[in-house]
Amino acid sequence: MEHNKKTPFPKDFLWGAASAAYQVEGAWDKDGKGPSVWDVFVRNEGVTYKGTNGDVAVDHYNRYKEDVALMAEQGLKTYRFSIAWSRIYPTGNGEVNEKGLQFYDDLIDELLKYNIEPMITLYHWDIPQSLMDQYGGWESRQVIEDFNEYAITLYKRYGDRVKYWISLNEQNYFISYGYETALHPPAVKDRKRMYAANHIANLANAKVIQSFRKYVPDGKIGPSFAYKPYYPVDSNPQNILAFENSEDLNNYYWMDMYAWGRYPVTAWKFLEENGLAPEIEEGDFELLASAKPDFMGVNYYRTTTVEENPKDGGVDIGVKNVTGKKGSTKHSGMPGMFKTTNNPHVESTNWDWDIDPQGLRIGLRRIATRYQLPVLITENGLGEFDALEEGDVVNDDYRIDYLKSHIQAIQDAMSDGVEVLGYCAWSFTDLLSWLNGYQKRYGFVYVNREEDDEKDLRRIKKKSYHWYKEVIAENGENL
Ligand code: BGP
Repeated sequence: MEHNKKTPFPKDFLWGAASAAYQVEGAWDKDGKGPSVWDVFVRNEGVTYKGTNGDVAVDHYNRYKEDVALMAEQGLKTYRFSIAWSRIYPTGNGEVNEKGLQFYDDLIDELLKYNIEPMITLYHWDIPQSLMDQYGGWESRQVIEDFNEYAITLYKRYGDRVKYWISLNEQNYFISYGYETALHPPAVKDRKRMYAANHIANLANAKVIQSFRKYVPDGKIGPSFAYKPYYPVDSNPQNILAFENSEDLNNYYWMDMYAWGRYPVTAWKFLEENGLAPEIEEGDFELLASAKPDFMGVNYYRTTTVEENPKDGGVDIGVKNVTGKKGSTKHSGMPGMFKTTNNPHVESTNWDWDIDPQGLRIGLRRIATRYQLPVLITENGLGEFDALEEGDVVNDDYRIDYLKSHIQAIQDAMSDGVEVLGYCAWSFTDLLSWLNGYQKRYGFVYVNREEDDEKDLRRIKKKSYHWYKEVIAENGENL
């Protein structure tokens, strides 16, 4: 689809950047904070790159004023951050921790001082360890109530000042990494348990959206979905079928639920046939269908190409590249459904992620057509090695190319008719990449630290910082 004239970015377009508590804050046990599952998980041998953890991270807890001042100077319209559940409720339920609430109060006020719209993520993967110990976290329906209580506490405290909220960040990842590939806590490899925990997470998501309507009636809320649009490797009908399988099982399985409160028919049939379907209780689907999001939050990094995969002896769980050694990824799949393969038409990063701006346009169109929902891009960015040069200079032209081409793709999608509310680049400062340490950098602002050396944690503006500042000042007009 080509356009004579592109649709301009709306005047109130939310140009932003994003982060997550565990990846930036540090201060993991300060001011009454309880341990989250990540605080505990990272102490296990060999689970993260070079044993990295978020104990100090990039010390945002202590340096938030400096970070917000840099955001203001760049002209950010919004900053998306997550709240650490165990700062608010150290044991997940029970006593509330006033000092934890105060930290986010201060952060929000600091942002508002510069007219930066705070955007809160309720949950970015750091469930309190205590809830894991009490009842197994996302595997018990008790979490629905506790998550709802936590959310209500935040709505009441911040709802007067914060209008944009994200319910669950990448449910599809914290569930599949937590219960299928065992790469994240609680490191379980059991698809039956994965689909069961996922169903409970769906209910929790619906519940907090329902409560939101009561406590923040003038706000907007939606989930952030990790969206990898799929491509078939070619036009062989077997591969087209594999592509349909992966869309149903990996994308629509979550997005249909968010938008409509139901599971896609074929994915459900597959789960039932294989004894993997979650248990449904009376009232579940009423709750799920009642909680409509205001937008589909999308975290987009890449597309994935698939082909057929035999049921017997087919490819199953693969190997993730967490070192930045290009080509070290091993393909993954679901036997009888699909398996991933290389796409010869696109370049990839050192972590083997396909770079595909057109895929973002395609994905946005798929969402708009299927759900008629506006989209909020809650994450998009390039994780790469950066070199700090003489005189505190970081020439990250590759990041500028990546971001620019993706923002252009958003404008193309808008010109195709998609409503996009905003764009949060991942990330503002460099931060801890869950499994990949500190060397996989995403920020506009370089943070002077390495895996095994915290150095001085100095903030240094990269070339992309200045470039994005211009983009915002011109409201995306001269890309
Ligand atoms: C998303 C997460 C972020 C962030 C990002 C980059 O899945 O929501 O928290 O980490 O991906 O991923 P990674 O750090 O693995 O490169």
